[in-house]
Amino acid sequence: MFKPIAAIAGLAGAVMGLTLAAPPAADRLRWFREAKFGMFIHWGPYSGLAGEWKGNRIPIGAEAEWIMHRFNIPVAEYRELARGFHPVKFDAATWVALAKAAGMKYVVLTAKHHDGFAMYKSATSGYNIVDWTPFKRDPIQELSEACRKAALRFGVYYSHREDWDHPDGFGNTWDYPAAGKDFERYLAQKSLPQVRELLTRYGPLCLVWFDRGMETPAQASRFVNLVRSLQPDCLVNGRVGSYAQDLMGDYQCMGDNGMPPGGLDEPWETPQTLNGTWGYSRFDQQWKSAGNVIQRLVEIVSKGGNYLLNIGPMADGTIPAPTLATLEGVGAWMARNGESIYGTTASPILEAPWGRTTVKGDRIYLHVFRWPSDGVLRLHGVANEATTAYLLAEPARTLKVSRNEGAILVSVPERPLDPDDTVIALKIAGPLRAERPPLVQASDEGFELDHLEARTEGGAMKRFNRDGGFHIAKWTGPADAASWRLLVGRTGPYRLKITYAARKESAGLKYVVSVGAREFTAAAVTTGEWFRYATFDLGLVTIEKAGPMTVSIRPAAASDRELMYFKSLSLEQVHEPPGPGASKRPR
Ligand code: FHN
Repeated sequence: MFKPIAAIAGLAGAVMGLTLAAPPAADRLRWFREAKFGMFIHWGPYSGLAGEWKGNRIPIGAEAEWIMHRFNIPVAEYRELARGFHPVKFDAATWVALAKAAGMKYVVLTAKHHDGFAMYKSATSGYNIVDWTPFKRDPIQELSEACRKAALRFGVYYSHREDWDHPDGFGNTWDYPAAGKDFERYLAQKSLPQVRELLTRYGPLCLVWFDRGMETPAQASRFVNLVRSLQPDCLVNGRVGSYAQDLMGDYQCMGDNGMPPGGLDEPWETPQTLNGTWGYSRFDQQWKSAGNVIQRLVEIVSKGGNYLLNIGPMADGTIPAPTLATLEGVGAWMARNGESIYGTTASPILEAPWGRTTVKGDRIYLHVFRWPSDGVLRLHGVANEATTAYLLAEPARTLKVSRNEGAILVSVPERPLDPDDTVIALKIAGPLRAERPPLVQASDEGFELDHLEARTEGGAMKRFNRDGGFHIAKWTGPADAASWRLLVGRTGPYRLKITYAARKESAGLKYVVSVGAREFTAAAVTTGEWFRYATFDLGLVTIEKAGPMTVSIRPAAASDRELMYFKSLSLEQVHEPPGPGASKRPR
């Protein structure tokens, strides 16, 4: 068995009041950025109910692991159901082999979901698979060891807020009225001690995946600090803190099945289901095909993210047959095309009519979802010379490359190798230099400039705002900027407006918006929390020349505070003579 590292280092450190120095986030994240694809496993007593309790069914597409909550199953009754959890067909090596064959690089199992049942031997609570059920085995131990043998990374999901079994946990008000709850007591008695157990007994964890956030940043930081003190290399996902606050973990988590509209400048992951539920439901047969999963993976990776794809095993440890079939298809594709996924970075080239691109060093991988009928694939937006191209799955088949009117043209065979995604590796001279994105065109009202087409510079970052939206932030000095190139058709007066959120720390910080040669300086105004956006009128600008023009925004001076959470600039065409005065004009 693995020798618990924290027994030597972390616990000793904790006893002596020491904290192990955590490496910088960029170092901790190195493997994560390389890995791209992981397996999420939702498995627990709810898997035994399989979407039905006493004739009440979880609707197809809804979350079967929420069954206790949905039907308010009393704790005493659910506990009895949990006694029957006896997964005699569970074989950790088989599960891990499945993940590996699918091309996944990490595995994350629900160590405790919202129902409060621990899927490992917990000294904190006897309500765990070893002490509570006839199974007597520890899946966390078996899976962590199987992952180690197979050279996959292993992490745990832990529901640190929701606990429908503990009287003070969040969410069960049918057995335990809210008024009598002491959430701090739950944190101290169960949640924090169980996370400590997980970090000290199963060797190095690649990450702890917290869910649904904490009420206060102070509570969340206790979990972050616990992880850092016991396993400094272990990642903490973005849901450790309150959703209303900025990120406290190492990387952003999209919402469930979430997908950003464009690339982000920060590390992120999206947890996604294979049908409509996380935990097993025998009713939900709306399985995603291998092709769908492959194209999602490519889209996620082309936007700089990681795909944590869920499976929901049955209560006896069997993996549903459609899950096996899908993962097998994905694995076959990954075996031939994995190079175009692992270690790639977000592509500056937005979606092409035929598919998407991923980037690594001097290679652009063209993921062709829709095969061109004229035998020519056109790639726009690359400034480099393209030297050679070949089919990634059959490298001996080189393809003719040429350039025409700014586009790189690749001559392709009549038929694709793979109808879901045929990958073409395009070698370019040096690291990718993207041409400026296409000029932003005006609608009838004017221009809307948001994060999607923005070019960020310096520390300015395109980020997820944790309320389901996106913005540009992390700018603290004049070198941190966002800019757009516009194609001006109509000259004349435009009203310039800015939409952003700013917390009180940012109040008064000056910023400069340049519209062509004209500069507007204004000061940030507090709007509330970090996704409470408000729009401000910056005044009128007359655009005198048609053609390309640059608009940019940057902090006016260096500061130790970040400027604002920027949503968009708009240039609204003024059709009539402007009236006097502008509303809400910041100074
Ligand atoms: O409520 C849970 C849900 O059951 C599942 O665990 C997902 C996975 O991301 N997280 C929560 C909802 O966001």
